[in-house]
Amino acid sequence: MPDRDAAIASNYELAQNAYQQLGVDTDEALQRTAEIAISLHCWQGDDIGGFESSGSVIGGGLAVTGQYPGKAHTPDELRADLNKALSLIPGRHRVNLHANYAETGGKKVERNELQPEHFQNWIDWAASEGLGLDFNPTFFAHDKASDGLTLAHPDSGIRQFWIEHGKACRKIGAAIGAALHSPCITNVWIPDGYKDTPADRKTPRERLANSLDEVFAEPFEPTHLLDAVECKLFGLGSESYVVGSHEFYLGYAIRNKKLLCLDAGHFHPTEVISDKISAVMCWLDEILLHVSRGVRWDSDHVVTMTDELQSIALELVRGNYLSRVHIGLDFFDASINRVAAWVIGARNMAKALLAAFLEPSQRLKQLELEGDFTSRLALMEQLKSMPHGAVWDYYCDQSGVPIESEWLHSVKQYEQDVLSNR
Ligand code: RNT
Ligand code: ZN
Repeated sequence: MPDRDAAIASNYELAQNAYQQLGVDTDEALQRTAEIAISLHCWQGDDIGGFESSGSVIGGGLAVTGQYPGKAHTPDELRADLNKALSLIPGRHRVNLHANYAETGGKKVERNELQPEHFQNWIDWAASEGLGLDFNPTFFAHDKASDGLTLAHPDSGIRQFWIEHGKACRKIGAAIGAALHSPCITNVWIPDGYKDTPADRKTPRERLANSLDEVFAEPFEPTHLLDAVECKLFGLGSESYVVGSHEFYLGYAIRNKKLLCLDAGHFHPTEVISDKISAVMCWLDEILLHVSRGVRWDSDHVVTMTDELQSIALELVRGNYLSRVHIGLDFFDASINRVAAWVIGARNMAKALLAAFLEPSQRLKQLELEGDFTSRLALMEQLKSMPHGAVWDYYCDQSGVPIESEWLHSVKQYEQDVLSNR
C-alpha cells in the first residue's frame, strides 16, 4: 500500500523535525526502545488456569472475572496465542511462566516434585522463537494453600511443602536460564495474610523469613537465575494483614541481595511505584517490575497509557536504570479478547518507553537545577502534545508489526479463525 507507507514515512519525518527542535534524536529513541525486553505473563491467556487440572480454585485473593470466549485450554493453544500476541508487539520480548503451567503428560506431579523436564516444551518453544523465559512458583490454587497461608503457615508440614516447591522452582528457573542463555527471573509471591486483625503480626513474618532462607539456600549462577520477591499491601481475604509487606521484602531483598518486585497494583491507591524506583535503586542492584493497573480494589487491570505508566517509563529512562530493571506485565482480564489484552498492555509499555526516550530529559533537569520551575512545567506540558504517535507507528512498521490503527483487525481475524473454534 504505497499511500499507507508514504503516510507513515511523512508523518515520521514531520515528527522527527519537531523533536529535532527540542534536541531529541528520534532514530536514537527507536534504537533504544528496540533494546528493551518486556516479559509477557502467560497467565493472561487462560485466566491463571494452568494445566494441572487439580480442580482447585485459584484462591490467594486472585480473581479473574469475565467469560470472554476462546481462552486457551492446552499448552499448545496458549503458545499459539502468545505467538499471535508477540507478532503484534514490536521488539524482542520474554514470556513469564507460572509453575502451574507445567506439562506432566497427564501424570499427577505434586508441586514440590516439579522438575525442569516438565517445562521442556516451553523451553523448546522459547528457544525456537528466540524468547527469554521467566518463572514463578505457584503458591495458590492448591489444597495446601486453601486457608491463605503457605510459606508463613503455622503448620510446619505445610510450610515444608511450600519450601520444597520454592526450591524445586529455583532449580527449574536455573535450568531454563541455562538452556536459553538468559537469566530466568524467578519471582516469589505468596498470598499469606489475614482477613481480620491479627493478634500476632510478628511470628508469621519470622516464619516467612526462615522459609525464604531455606528456599534460597542453594546458590545458582546469576547468569542462569535471578531471585525476586514481591510485596503487596492487601488482597482479597488478606485485607487486614499481609505477611510479605513492602517493608518486609525491601529489608529482605537488601540484606539477601535479592531483586525486589514492585507491582504497580500492590500499594495504596495514592502511592505510585514510579516514585519508589529511584528510592529502592539506591539500595538494590536490580529490581523487577510487575506493570499493572490498579482500579479501586483490583490490582490487575490491563495496562493502559495512564500518567503512572508514563511516569514509570520516564523514571527508568531518566535514572538510566534500564540495565538494572526487568520489566514484566501482570494483569488478567477475562472480559475481553485475551490476546488483545496482552497486545494492548505490552504495546502501551513499549510506547511509554519510546515516549520517555523522546523526552529532552537533560533540558528538563537543567531547568530544574536553575530553579526555573515555570519553564520545567511549561516544557513538560508542551511535550504532551508532541507527535510521538507518528514515531510509534514508524517504529511498529520498521519492526514488521502492524501500526496502531491496524493490529486489532489481525486479532479479530484470529478470533474468527482460531479462538471461536475452541
Ligand atoms: C498477586 C501478584 C502476583 C500474581 C501472579 C499471578 O497479587 O501480583 O504477581 O499476579 O503471580
Ligand atoms: Zn504481581
